Amino acid sequence: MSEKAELFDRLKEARNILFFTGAGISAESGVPTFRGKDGLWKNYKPEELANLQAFLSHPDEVWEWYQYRRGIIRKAAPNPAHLAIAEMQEYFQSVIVVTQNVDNLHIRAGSKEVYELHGNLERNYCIRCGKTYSAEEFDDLNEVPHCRECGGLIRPDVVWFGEALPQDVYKSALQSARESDVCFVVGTSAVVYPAAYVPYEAKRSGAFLVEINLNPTELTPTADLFLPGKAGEVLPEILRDIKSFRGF
Ligand code: BJW
Ligand code: ZN
Repeated sequence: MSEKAELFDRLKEARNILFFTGAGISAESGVPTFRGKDGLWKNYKPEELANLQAFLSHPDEVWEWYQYRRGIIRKAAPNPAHLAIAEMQEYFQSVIVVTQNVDNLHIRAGSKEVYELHGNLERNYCIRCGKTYSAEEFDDLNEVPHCRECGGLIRPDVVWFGEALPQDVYKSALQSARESDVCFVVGTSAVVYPAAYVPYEAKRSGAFLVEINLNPTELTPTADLFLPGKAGEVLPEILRDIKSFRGF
């Protein structure tokens, strides 16, 4: 049996579907990826900006990068890949999204169970007292704001290099991976850990592992099926097939 035929066999029996997603799923919404050439901002690589040391030494510059990205995301809309995932909720007992993205597009597309491993750009918090602030409060502000309670610097509620992931969210993500029958890995280079353990955990627990990406990654040799192409084209095709065998 071909791997694709095996995927549909598995999907016919499947109850729990897991999507592990990265920046590539939002590329067709106009949101730049991290490691592509379009990820550069003012000649900085994202790794140079997404860490606490960078924020403490150049807070205004790092803040401005996040405001620039928030501007892009605000204008962006979920694309056919996000929408296909949300629609799959109608056909399976559980469809869980574990995302590394901070752009909120899965939630805006209608996915109900979304585990955000690296935070969400909609929120901020004070690095001194922890008070939280919405992104809306500082809409057009291009200099880092200070906390109203304690004067501390306010940062985006995202996970930077060297920082721990939210532990409860990460544990739930691993548990969902273990329980999944089919795990789709979509638009991620799968090089950032510990997030990248999620698909390996799914595979180790018996899930059928499907990778959708423009290019092969470090995960590809482990995947049961690699589907090359744009997420916004491949996922709607899979949804069409699911609808046909579910009798819709
Ligand atoms: C398409 C497409 C289309 C394009 N269709 N496809 C082993 C274990 C644990 C940690 C480590 C480890 N080894 C190393 C580490 C340390 C480090 C790490 O992983 N480093 C490696 C990079 C070397 N990890 C950390 O520091 C993590 N924390 C940690 O380890 O803490 C330890 C600790 C424990 C206890 C206490 C204290 C500390 C934290 C990692 C945080 C990552 N944060 C970022 C920034 C988030 C905020 C922000 O948005 O600014 O998260 S970095 C960035 O990378 C972002 C992303 O979520 C993440 C992953 O990127 P992603 O999504 O894969 O994007 P790309 O651009 O890489 O790939 C896009 C893909 O899409 C490509 O493959 C394209 O081909 C494809 N594509 N268009 C389909 N249309
Ligand atoms: Zn404060």
